[in-house]
Amino acid sequence: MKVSERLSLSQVLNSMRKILTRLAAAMLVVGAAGCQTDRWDLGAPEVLRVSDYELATTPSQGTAAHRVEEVWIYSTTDVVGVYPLPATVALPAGEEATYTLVPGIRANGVSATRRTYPFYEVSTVTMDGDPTTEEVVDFAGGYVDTEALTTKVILAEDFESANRFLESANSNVEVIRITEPSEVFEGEACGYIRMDSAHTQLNAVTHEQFFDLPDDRPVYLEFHYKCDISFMVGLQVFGGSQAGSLPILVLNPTCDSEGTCVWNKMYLDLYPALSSMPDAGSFEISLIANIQADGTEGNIWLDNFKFVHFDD
Ligand SMILES: [Ca+2]
Ligand SMILES: [Ca+2]
Repeated sequence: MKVSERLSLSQVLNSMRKILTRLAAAMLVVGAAGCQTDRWDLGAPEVLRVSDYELATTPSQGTAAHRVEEVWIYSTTDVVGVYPLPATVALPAGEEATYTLVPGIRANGVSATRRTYPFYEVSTVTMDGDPTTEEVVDFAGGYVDTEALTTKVILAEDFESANRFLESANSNVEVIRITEPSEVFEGEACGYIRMDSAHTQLNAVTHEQFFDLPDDRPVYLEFHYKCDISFMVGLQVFGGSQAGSLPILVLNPTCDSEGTCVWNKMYLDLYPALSSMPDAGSFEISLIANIQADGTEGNIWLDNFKFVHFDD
């Protein structure tokens, strides 16, 4: 008993001595760092500043107006976080590290479907690990276009030279093309729908475009809109077991209490619908709106419809 007690006591003393030695060494290091102000403080984070996203497009890709609201930051192994843009991000300092910055959107306009947008190019940044120097990233890109992955952009309607929307027989309203500069979102013209007691039912589809959309990969319909009444956007399906009108999303008014309406950009995720009807032949864009004939009035402005998906 005595021997083991003595042994354990000496073990304790030994470990204490070791701890004290380490502490002293650590204090020496701290002391040294305290004297040399040019040494890095490894407790301080390294700051990364990310600008708003800037999208560049070619004429065949249509508008460069986007709604990238967030940056998703990935290290080589993990998701670091999701930050509203422009972002100031504190990252661990000490070692050089490379991060990938991915543009984030709200699919279908809802916060519940905040996600990365696969068609916009990402940025990468290498942090040098020195917390005394900041990194500033001009977050920007175009539609992804590499040898392995090409974004196919189908310009469906920007109202610049035409208006492909045609009302159906059961519609008493039409989509018109307007060129009044104060009304137009971008370019020379946009689409406009005026509803009142004599114009209560809108059913319009693009005419003979026969859009060919894949059912095995992400497909989005991008467009800009402004409205003081709700309306629906969807697809007119030709061929297959689900041929017919397929309303997909309700767009809510974009106006404040003073009646000032603002343009919004929508990223409508078509994959759930398209993947459920692999036997469909072709598609048109459909617009639907109804109001009561009780004096209600409504206005809808539209621009820049384009389908986006990866090419084969
Ligand atoms: Ca740095
Ligand atoms: Ca336009």
